[in-house]
Amino acid sequence: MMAMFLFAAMQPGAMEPEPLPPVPSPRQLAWHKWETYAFVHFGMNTFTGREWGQGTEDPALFNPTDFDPDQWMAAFKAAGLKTVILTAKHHDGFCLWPSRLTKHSVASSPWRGGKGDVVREVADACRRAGLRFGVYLSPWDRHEPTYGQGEPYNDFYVGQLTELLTQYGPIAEVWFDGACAEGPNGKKQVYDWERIRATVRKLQPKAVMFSDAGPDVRWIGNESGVANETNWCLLEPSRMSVGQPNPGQTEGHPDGSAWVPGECDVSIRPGWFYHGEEDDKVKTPDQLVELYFLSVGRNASLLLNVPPDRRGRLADPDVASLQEFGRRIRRMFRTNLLRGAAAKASSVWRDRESFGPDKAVDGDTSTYWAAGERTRSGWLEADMGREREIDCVEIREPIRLGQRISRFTVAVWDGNAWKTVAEGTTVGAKRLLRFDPVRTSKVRLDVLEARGCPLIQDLRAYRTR
Ligand code: FUL
Repeated sequence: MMAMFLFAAMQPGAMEPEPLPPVPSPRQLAWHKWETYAFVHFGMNTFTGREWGQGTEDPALFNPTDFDPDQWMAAFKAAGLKTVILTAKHHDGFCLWPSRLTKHSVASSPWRGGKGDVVREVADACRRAGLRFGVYLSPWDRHEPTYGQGEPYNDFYVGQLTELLTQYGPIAEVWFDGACAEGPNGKKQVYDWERIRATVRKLQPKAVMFSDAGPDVRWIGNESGVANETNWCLLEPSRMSVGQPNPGQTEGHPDGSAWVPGECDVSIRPGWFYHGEEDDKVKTPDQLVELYFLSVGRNASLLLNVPPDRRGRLADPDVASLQEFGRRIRRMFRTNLLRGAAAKASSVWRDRESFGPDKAVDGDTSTYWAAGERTRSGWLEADMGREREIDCVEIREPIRLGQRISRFTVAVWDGNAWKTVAEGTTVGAKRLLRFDPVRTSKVRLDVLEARGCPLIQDLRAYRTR
């Protein structure tokens, strides 16, 4: 045993293909597994009917009548959402926790006699439900007098962040919003991002940080829940800034030096906050499933906002949509028809059995097929042994070794020849391709271009309709 270990240690890179930088950090690898998670916009705007408050609202307005985060969690779990990110403070500055740094908070409201703490109750409900908890803390603050003064506001913001990161247990994601509508004559705050990020790293080293520019997760460039067909997890941070339009936001930078995957945020309703008049505009299960394919199915995550109402509960139409969405996703991906198929490939890394084509269809996400060492393309065929009807193929790269593929096609055997049913550019953590239902016994993936030797963790096929 010892001798084998020594032999392996003496041969760097001999055990598996070399990682192709940049590669994800452990915290990012954990994040990639969430895929879908909940955003919760709740606060002063819930009670004023606004989307952006002015900061002058009376804390007395905040008074949910039946606050019940356990009810939210039940609905989120039914939808398969894995984490919950709460707006601890939105642009109006009203804090959902009793911050020691301002009076503009739940402590000045009539709710729970001024003794309430929404952040605590939501964090506790998440843990009871087995979901992770994250926070949104708006950098733009229309209430705080030091906003726009530079250091004094940075001190205030870091102080608030410290409260949130030290008093509520593990934090999975910290969400930094780039929005700010201060006009040309308005206050301009110069943020100390370096200090802000260092605070998160120090206090919650496992948390991922989201912003327009990362450092761990980047905004996908729209608020409609849609990733680009070409979507690299690679990004060049020196080309990015928070609160500015960023070229490459959507596609990523194929020559980027950092791993910064995209997150697609979208609301289940037209607004981010609850407005009763939007009760009949809740996205349908069909629309949510479509968004799943356009985000998770394009190598991004789906951050779905579901805003509680003035009771502090999710409204019935939202709960119903979430439930049905979860049911459909589970049903669609229950049976991988390629599992255990007979597989062959153009080449195998160092002819090692442990990287053979069968590893892409064994249903085991810890194994993968690796093409020959110096290749930049290759093919993989999976034979199911009998005809099945399929309408969707899923491809995954083992991203801990880097994102590689930049062009591919998927074909099915029609009895005489291969017929292309889908084609694409990037793959990454997960790529879902839909096509008209077709009966076939064999599926073929052609990797046409890649940054390094192609690696396929999984090739799966489903009947989703
Ligand atoms: C935006 C904000 O201005 C919206 O109010 C919302 O919070 C959304 C998620 O981000 O930038």
